[in-house]
Amino acid sequence: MSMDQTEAEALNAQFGIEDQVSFREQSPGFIVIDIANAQATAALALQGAQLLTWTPAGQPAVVWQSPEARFVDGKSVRGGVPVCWPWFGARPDDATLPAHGFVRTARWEVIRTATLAGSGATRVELRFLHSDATRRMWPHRSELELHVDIGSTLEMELISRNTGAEAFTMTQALHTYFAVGDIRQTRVTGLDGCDYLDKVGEEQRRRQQGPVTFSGETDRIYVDTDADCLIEDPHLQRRIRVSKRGSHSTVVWNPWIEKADRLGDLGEDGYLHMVCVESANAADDRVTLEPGNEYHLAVRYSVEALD
Ligand code: TA6
Repeated sequence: MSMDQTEAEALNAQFGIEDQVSFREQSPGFIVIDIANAQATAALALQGAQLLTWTPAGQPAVVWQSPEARFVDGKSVRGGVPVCWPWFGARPDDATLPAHGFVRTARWEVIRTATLAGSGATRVELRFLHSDATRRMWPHRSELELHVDIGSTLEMELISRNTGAEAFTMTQALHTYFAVGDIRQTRVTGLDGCDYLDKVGEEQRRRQQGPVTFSGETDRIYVDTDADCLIEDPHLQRRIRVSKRGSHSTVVWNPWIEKADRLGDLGEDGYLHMVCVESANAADDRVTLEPGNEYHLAVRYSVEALD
């Protein structure tokens, strides 16, 4: 970056793609990448490599961003796809550490941007930048990359590498907020018969009967499931398919009224218009990575008509 260039200008010079990929400062120091192609538009924050929105052509937004989202350094933006790594939820051995790990509130760097031949989708590849602060929380030598393909479908791949001499164990999730017309009419199918950890109140293990429906705070880790989930939305007359690879647990979350008020950044009735379906390695679905090995957690989101 030359002395007289802003960071966004330097990034545009190095990674911008005319009419497709551009960088801007959403707020002081908070860089956002705007992506537009014939199939979709999207926005992605450098902080946390957090996809903020994804809107396929001809559709309302599929990935939800809170109308009260705040763009401040060190605070995860409410909505989009927060990357939870190298632990999901509270750190089991130290609750003073940030929930959902530390990469979602730290700076990543762009490795590459490209237009994919054939599909015409836009690819953005990013790498997490460790710091002294993060090494104090996670002393293991490791690399983390996120590859995002934005088109008529959204594909994301989170790649963890153990570059050290000892194995480490992690949990993780792509904590995706999906936009729905009305959570009270929304159903999530694909989890029938699965056991789940019900995190609302005293943790209980239960079994899912039929579709997941919503009439209150819902916070569940479904275990031993590789299945696609379908978010059925009669209000928006669509079905969102959540496909995943490398994940054997799925988290379903809606804060409902009281928790949404406590969180304070979902906006008026925001809880009615979102549901999190998170492809995870959570609970007992931990990942132990041996030295020199890597692990891929991948998702693919698509929209279908609700017949
Ligand atoms: O994935 C569900 C969950 O663990 C909920 O318990 C709730 O805490 C949610 O994540 C959001 O967490 P955040 O730290 O982003 O407010």
